[in-house]
Amino acid sequence: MAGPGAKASDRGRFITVEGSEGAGKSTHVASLVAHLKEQGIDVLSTREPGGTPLAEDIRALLLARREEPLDGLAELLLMFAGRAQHLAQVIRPALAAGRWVVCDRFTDASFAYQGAGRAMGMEKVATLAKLVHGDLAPDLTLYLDLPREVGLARARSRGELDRFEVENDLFFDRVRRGYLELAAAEPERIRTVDASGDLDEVRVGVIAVVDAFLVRTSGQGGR
Ligand code: Z5A
Repeated sequence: MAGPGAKASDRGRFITVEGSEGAGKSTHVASLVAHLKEQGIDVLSTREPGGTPLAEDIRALLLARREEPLDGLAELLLMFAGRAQHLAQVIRPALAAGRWVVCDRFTDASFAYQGAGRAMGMEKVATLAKLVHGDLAPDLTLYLDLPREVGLARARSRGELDRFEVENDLFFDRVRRGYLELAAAEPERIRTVDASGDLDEVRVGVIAVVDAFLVRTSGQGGR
């Protein structure tokens, strides 16, 4: 376990995977985790919203369709409540113990969905991000990008729709624009992968980004 005097390179690496509906995040998180394990890396796979029993309860609240509309600020605060719990119970302890963490969505999703999609603005999200994890950001984020109509067709072919999946096209266009702006602002951390090809093509793109990160990381003494 890395102690209080541990160097930054002693802590595990934090990788997040982002994308809009049907981008294939869950599918590619699984192959990315398998790839890291093949390299001998001790890696924990988790997701947001969720990742602990309590945060999974919050996820259920967030995804359920109900008559009472969920206020935008309440939605944002629930996202960060779950995140605070997830960080405290799972993410921070794993990183401190030197484990790598791969998380299916994290705070970039709050910028894209609440900040841009719900048009709440980026400042509110940035304020909460600073409060909840001002000292911790992902080391690498893969953003799986694809046109809205392709992603929604994939997601909607799976059956019952959650509270986000029933949003209109304008909402998803704002989400995608939000992600593209985040990626343009932080090109070193956020690597965009074209997710419109078939599963194998996208997997090749994902693994190429991860392998380049592994090379950079080993150069910094991180493995
Ligand atoms: N949300 C938010 O608003 N704010 C936040 O801060 C956070 C989240 C953290 C739930 O997240 C919702 O929470 C989400 C944003 C919001 N909105 N919605 N909906 P989620 O990540 O759990 O839910 P999701 O985005 O809907 O994930 P998903 O449905 O599991 O999609 P995915 O992980 O990107 O895709 P997948 O499950 O791997 O694949 C979907 C289907 O497409 C499946 O049948 C695949 O076999 C197929 N697929 C995937 N890739 C391909 C390719 N390349 N070709 C053909 N078919 C493919």
